[in-house]
Amino acid sequence: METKKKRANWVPVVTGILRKGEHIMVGLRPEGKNLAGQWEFPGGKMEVGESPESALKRELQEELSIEAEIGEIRLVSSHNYGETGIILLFYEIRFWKGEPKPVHHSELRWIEPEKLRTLDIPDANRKLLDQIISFLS
Ligand code: DGT
Repeated sequence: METKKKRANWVPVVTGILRKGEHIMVGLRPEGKNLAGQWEFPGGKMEVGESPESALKRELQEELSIEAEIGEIRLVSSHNYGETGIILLFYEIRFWKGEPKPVHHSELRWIEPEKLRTLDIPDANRKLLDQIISFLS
């Protein structure tokens, strides 16, 4: 018998990995959002009419108050939350104007990539940890 495949509702999410020397930036997701209390890379969902790069530029402006130069795409992955799936695009960010401020996050931290292993991070990111750490080193 043929098994019917279910098509997920896919949501594209763009994230930026800001690099400063040996450190990368993570932000604490605020209360009231899903995955509150977990450390994430700044970013969010693409909106209608945006390219991934323009969506990330907007998110970094809104969330950190910086004007970022979107660098290389480093990783693409997917993760399912029930019938909704996210497609995550990870971009490297090396250059920006302004000092990042926690406009949206409860806290921002600069950490060594290895430190990611000890933080509470979304499952969608945890399964990519080795890949994230390896492209950063
Ligand atoms: P909203 O609240 O619906 O307006 O959504 P946005 O555009 O502020 O985006 P957000 O951050 O709530 O949605 C991103 C989704 O991707 C959310 O379900 C959490 C998930 N996610 C998994 N890993 C990451 C990550 O490293 N960074 C971000 N920003 N989201 C992540």
